[in-house]
Amino acid sequence: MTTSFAPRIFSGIQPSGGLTLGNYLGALKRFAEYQGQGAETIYCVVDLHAITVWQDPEKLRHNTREVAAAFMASGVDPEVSVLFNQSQVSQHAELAWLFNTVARVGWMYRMTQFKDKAGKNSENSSLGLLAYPSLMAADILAYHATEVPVGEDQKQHLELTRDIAAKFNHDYGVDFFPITKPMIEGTATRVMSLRDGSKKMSKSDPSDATRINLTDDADAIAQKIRKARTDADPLPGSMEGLQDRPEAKNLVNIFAALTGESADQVLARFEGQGFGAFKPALAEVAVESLAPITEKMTRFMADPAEIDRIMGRGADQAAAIAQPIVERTKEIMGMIRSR
Ligand code: AQP
Repeated sequence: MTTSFAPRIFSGIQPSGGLTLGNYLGALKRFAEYQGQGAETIYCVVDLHAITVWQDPEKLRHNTREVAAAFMASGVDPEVSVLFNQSQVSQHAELAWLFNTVARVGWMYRMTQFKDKAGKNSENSSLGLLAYPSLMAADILAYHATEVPVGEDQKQHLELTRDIAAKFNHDYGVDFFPITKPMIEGTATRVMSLRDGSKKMSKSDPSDATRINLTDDADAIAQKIRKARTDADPLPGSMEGLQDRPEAKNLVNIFAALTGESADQVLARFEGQGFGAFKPALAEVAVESLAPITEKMTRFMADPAEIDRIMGRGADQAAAIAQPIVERTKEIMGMIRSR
């Protein structure tokens, strides 16, 4: 018999630096849209993930509140969704340990994010960085989440979550964990660097010119778009014509994701025009979309105690769901529960 699980969406964002347009289009913007659509929504600031690479403690506190503020500024309503920071719910770390005994070391070494972040000196990276996907599986499965909205870069980690759930169910002869579905949707599932169309836009890239931050003002956004790498050719009438032009393709996809059009619709409007016309139009659209979010984030950040209160309440709600699931996991594995 196959267990049916109630629809539940979980996703998280690391407080590992200022948030980017990639985080907004690939994740945040969509999180709000899933609210009230039938599935319970649980959103988390994943601070335990952030520390897999050293974080300055003061900055980590600031960034954690800023990510919570960004969730709310993007439309995540803590009265509708559960919103909290990961380290306040101990079941995440507890279940991650149990999953460390299920997952295989080889699976972890195959993760491209580990290879990218560990670089050439992987022996010297933290053990946490290697085990990161096991914690991510715990984040998701501690809530029996059925769906996870993420950007394209997280696809491999989600496959590993499915592998861990399937191996646990198989090893213990149960049907306890759901095989979670990734939700990789929209025109901006992989927003690329403004300086290199082959690299993902990332908050931890050493160069600020590669990304648009959610805290950038209108001038900074316009300047970064003006300086974005492109080519000298005019824009074609459809996306097929952009196959070998990654930087141009990226800017068109960003435009489409911001306005809610398809990339082909955007190109139909700009066909035959060069970047001299396209970039100022993109800057205008970007500023128009991001300025209200930046403004709301600033307002939330003016009251850090209120953010902490909201995350504390969310943590209680989250723990109430996760605790019985983690307790049952231990029972299944043969651990004695005497109280
Ligand atoms: N460039 C991107 N395009 C689309 N989606 C993106 N996401 C991140 N970058 C892009 C999505 O944002 C969510 C949160 O990501 P994260 O903070 O947990 O970690 P990440 O994926 O590693 O993002 P960054 O910005 O690259 O962070 P650092 O630099 O700290 O590693 C995820 O759903 C992700 O897919």
